Amino acid sequence: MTTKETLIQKLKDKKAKVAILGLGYVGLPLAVVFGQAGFHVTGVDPDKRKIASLSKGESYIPDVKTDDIAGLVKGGLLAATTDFSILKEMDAVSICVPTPLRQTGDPDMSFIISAMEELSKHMHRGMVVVLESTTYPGTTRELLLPKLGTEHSLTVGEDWFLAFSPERVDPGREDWTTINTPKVMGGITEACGEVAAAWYEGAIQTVHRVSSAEAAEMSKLLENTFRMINIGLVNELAIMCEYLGVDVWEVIDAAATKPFGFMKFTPGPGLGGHCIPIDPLYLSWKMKSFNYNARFIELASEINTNMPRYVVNRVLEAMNDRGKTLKGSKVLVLGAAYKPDIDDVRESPSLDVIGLLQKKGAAVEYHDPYIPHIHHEYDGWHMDSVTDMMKSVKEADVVVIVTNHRVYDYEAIVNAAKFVFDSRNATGKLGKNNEKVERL
Ligand code: SAJ
Repeated sequence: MTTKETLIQKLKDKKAKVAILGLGYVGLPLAVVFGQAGFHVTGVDPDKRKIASLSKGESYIPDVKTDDIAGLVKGGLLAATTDFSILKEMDAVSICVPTPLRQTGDPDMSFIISAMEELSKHMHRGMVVVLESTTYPGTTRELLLPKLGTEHSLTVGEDWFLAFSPERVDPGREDWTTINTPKVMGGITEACGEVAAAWYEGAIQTVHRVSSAEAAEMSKLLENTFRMINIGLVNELAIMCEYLGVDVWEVIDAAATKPFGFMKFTPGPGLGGHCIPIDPLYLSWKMKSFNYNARFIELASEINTNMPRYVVNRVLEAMNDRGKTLKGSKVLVLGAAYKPDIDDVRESPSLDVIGLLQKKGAAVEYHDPYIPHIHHEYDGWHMDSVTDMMKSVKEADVVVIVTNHRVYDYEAIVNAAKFVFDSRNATGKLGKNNEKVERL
């Protein structure tokens, strides 16, 4: 039997040893899915706290149940270590490390490079490697292939196998999870795609093959660029509707009654999270190497990035209309998370709104039931969530709704507040034609 046939058989028999590099919100659920499918899984992560939790059978990711971890650890199907040398015993390795942006806006490939350099030390014949981290098209072939194969005189597609499969984890979502969300898989060669698909088909319900790693890398960027551009479109629509004196929320709700050919997005104070504002910039960055300017991405990014400033200017104008200056006013910002009902503040527009309000001379407080403390990474300021929210609502000259958590009682907030600026249409009908409320 060839190396490929032997490996495929081991994968189909669940005798292949699996390693997941990077045990975050992507890697840990993947490790559990492979373990529950019957593979012997070793999670590898440099973070000793993560490894200590897992070794005790405890989860640290809200979407992963501690019972599931405990069961797999007890059953000997899941182990965790900071020791990368374990990789020499592995047959199948999935790389699930972060791909953030640098402050300059360029891709930060340091996590992929670090994982790749560790893995490179332990590469051997008969391995399959799958990269899951969202990245620019060409990463798998240009970065991983030379380092993991060529340098070890291993022929890809014969001695070892390399593919890309974009992660599609949406933290907090319960309907679409790692096991039932279709998984795109693209190999460096046809044989690579076949081996990687055979592996993932052993645990994930639907694996969708594409012809190359680049096609798989690009499909993920299309998914999230699609969202970012459409959010930019409705944000610009909100700005246009303000000029026209038209209610943008009414316009979008009306358009959304079209049962085909339309998909609803809503305007807001900007774009947060670790995917949507970032992934498209990996594509526009790559296209610069072809001297091609990805204008849609650049324009949408410019509009979305400007929304915190637009919101603060709207608050300033609304205060002015009420004979008040923003300077010296007490402002309560409701919501720090980047989207409703979660505790993630990464790239949250709330941080920008707060910073800009402070620069205008306002005395700013915030409340977020999920986020007790915020620290602005770039500007360096710290703030604690107010404890008595309704007291702060009453005392504020203006309440700015930035993240529309469901847990808030918007009727009570509007009744208690002097004035509310609602950037999310959280107040809905209550906020329409209400002199105490202005909406984006
Ligand atoms: N946002 C708007 N208007 C919208 C939708 C979102 O302003 O109509 C804002 C949100 O407030 C947030 C940012 O955009 O600040 C991103 O929101 P998101 O709903 O896209 O949520 P994310 O960042 O958690 O995106 C993830 C992505 N999942 C993966 O990359 C695997 C994305 O592809 C999913 O479509 C999205 O979850 C989802 O649908 O929940």
